[in-house]
Amino acid sequence: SLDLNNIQGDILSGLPKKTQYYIFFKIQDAAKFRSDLAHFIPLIKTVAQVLKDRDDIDDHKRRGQPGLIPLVGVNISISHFGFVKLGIDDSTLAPNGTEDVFVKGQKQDAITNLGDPKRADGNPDWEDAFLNEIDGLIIISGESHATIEKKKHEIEHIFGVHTHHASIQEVKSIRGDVRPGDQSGHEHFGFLDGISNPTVNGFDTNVNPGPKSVDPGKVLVGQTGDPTPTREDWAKDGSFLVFRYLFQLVPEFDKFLEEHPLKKDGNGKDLTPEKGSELLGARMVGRWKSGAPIDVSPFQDDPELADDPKRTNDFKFEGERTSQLKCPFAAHVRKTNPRDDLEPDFSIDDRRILRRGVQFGPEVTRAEHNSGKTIHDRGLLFTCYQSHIENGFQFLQQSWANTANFPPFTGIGNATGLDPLIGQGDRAMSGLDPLSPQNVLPIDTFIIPRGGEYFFSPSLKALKENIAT
Ligand code: N7H
Repeated sequence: SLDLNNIQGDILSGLPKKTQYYIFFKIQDAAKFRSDLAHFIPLIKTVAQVLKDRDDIDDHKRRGQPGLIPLVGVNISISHFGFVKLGIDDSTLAPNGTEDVFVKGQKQDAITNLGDPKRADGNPDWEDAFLNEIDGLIIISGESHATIEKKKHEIEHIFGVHTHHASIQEVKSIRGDVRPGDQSGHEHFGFLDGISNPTVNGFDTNVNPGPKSVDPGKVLVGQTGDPTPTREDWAKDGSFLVFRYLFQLVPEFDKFLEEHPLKKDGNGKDLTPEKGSELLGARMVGRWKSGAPIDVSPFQDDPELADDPKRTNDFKFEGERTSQLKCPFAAHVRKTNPRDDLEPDFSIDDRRILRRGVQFGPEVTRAEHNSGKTIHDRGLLFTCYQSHIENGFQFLQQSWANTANFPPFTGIGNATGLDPLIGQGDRAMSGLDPLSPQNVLPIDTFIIPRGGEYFFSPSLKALKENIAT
């Protein structure tokens, strides 16, 4: 069985959050870092502790008590560059040796495989901070700004930041915030997020109907189902954390929907311009803003369906390998989890990722809305966990989202199109108009990658026995 006291909390259960700090750091003094780490480790929240937090939150709600209980959770992960600086041999983390994306780092991968736009100097068009070496990432999660701010100071104190003998230097700190009011849980385009994540055998109980559970080794190194069983013992119960700094052009997205409303739904019923724009957006994502899946409710939103955990993931695009009537082949959730478009011919167990992350940036202002132009930076601190980056995130981005003729059995080849949101390259897709699915619509850029890195989130045991001194 899984040792929930040995696994960092964000991996299997997600740190409870209203607000989070992502602190990207460089190690300045390796020996001091390894000894400071011993003082930092007690702050780390494990999966077992998150489960306890969730019970406390439920309890608080059940009693009808006002406000949020003070909560804070800290996790840490290290990049390959960090392990090199620390003098820790991480070669078995990278089964492909120097060709492994973990060893190369995401900056290299962005150019050769992820399709990120390039600058004239050959670097990806990222913020400068992410073009520098980043050795590690600390995530602080809490219920209020005051709570995470205080924890950030405590952590800076442990590593001697702002003194003459700091063991780390902050390269960049980004605060993310869950959106306010009824948009809580929705990403900036307005769609409910975090609905479909793989359930994990041996961890999740009471599994609702939906995609089948995966073995723990798809997320955790060294557990049943890990496709790379050759890693050293200290890597066990760790997981690879993929971070992507993704900016979203929300007013531009809204304007695009407004300018391309569908005239009729799939039953031939006339739509008002607003309903036509709403349906277009739902068909790009594969879910309505409420979260209701269009494969179940294709032509009108159904908030009750969205709220029902027994039904909201219960769809497979069954018998629809050549049909886009209910859902376009390239819709974001179909591209990133194609279900029966591949299964049972191909297993997608190795492709499932556990998505975390949080929104950053303010709500859209009236000026932005009226002009259809972004003024303030906003987007998603995209974060996901898996036991093998090339099988997980990288594969989804490169071989699915960026590939026009995926899924393979559509019968229309490249007209299928890239993922309209995260696809990198010439985005154009068919299937948006349910009555004329052959029509191909070019899609503007709404999501811009501006940085990222590949990290490893070690187990508590590894942190204590192999990394800290
Ligand atoms: Fe996506 N969005 O608002 O459009 N995503 N995503 N994603 N995504 C999902 O089902 C979004 C991104 C996946 O099992 C939903 O939980 C945005 C990257 C996967 O059905 C919504 C960004 C990658 C799933 C969004 C973004 C993925 C998924 C529906 C960036 C991987 C689950 C909510 C700013 C390469 C699919 C839900 C399944 C769902 C959005 C990025 C992957 C609404 C805004 C980079 C695997």
